[in-house]
Amino acid sequence: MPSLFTKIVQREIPADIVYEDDDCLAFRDIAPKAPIHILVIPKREIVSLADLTEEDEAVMGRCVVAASKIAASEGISEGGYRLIVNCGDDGGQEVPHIHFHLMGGRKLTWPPG
Ligand code: IU
Repeated sequence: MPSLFTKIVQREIPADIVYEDDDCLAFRDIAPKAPIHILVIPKREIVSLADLTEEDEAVMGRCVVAASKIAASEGISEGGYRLIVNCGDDGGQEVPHIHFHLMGGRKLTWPPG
């Protein structure tokens, strides 16, 4: 079964896509927790941080660089932002397709709950 996010990659489910390259896709979170809340994903279905191998180094690096570019284009580079990956149950991961939460546009608190 393709993940929900694979369905977004394949345009089977609509999303507000803000960035795309050969390996990565970014779209606005459907339930934003900050004024800017964008999910950056590898197009290839990797379940979680716990599943990463050396093979994934390039694509994950590309997603991080993409997140930095998106932050700049969203105007939050100067003020600052957070890039978060939730992993597994204790980490609060709900969608089993690895994704970076790019969050900004307000003062974020620390530590997260
Ligand atoms: P999590 O790290 O797996 O908990 O994050 C999943 C995110 O995916 C969460 O912020 C949801 O609001 C978001 N999301 C979405 O953007 N579109 C969807 O159709 C679904 C979840 I389901």
